[in-house]
Amino acid sequence: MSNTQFIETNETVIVTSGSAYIDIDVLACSLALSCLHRLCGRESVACHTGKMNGTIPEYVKVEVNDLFENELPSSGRFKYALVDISNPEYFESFVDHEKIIEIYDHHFGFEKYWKDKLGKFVHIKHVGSCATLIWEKYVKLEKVHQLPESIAKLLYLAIVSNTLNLKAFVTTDRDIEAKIGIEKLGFFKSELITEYYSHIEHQLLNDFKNVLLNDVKTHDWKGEDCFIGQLEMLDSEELIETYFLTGTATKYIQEKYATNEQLWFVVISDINKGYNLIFTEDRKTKRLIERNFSFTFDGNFAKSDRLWMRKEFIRDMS
Ligand SMILES: [Mn+2]
Repeated sequence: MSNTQFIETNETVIVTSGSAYIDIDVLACSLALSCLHRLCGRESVACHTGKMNGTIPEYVKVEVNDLFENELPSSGRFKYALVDISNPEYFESFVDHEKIIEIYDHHFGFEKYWKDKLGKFVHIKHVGSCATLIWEKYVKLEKVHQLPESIAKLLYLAIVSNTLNLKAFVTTDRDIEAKIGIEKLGFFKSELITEYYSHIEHQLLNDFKNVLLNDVKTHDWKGEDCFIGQLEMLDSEELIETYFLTGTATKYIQEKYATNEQLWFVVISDINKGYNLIFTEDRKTKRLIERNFSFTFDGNFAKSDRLWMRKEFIRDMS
């Protein structure tokens, strides 16, 4: 059946994202969208070269390992679909920008650029999770009952993770509706969420250095690179005592990034408490944050007024 929801193509649709790392949103969106293309009769495969980061539990990493390619297939003719990203600078390097047929994203900054290029095939909406947009596509095409259980679970966890369990300011009605819609498929219970976070926190405490350093974004702040880490959990107390108050986190960041006077901070989200702790030991970064966001540092920590996502910090850094 042909439809006007997708650009028609006989070529294989490669679903991909940024090259830096794969987080739970990228993973869910890319597996779900490639599956949707196949359900609609097109050849499609998810393809990522980056490592799966700390937002994906170990047992999921094992489960999904064979469900996507680690490099572009060696032969074939391809079109590209991008998920959870719209800044062309960070796309996987194998993406031919002239052969992009659709983009799904919820980050800020490139809405007009892509609208002008792709028109109705660009879906950049400021919802909490990109997974919400992919779920909505399943609903629109009436394919929700063909969505495999394992992928439904990933979409669900991506929505939870990207909206800090619907507590983040970026959460929209569309995210809430998507979450309820997936629950209605009846595959799983709400314990999935506490299970997910207990895996994530366990991983974080056991492999702190890698989890921290594998999820750092770079953003220009007043002409300088600023490195921004993010850690999200139900309860941050143990982590803060073990790794932040001891100076361990600072040591890891400085080993990897610091030249003198480097701008850097880490956004620690405590979902149960409903706020973030913003951590840095760099004096200039503290001053910039205090001026820009009106949070006040007490030692190396500033407490936010509500739960902020890193992408909101990035949006508002000026
Ligand atoms: Mn996302």
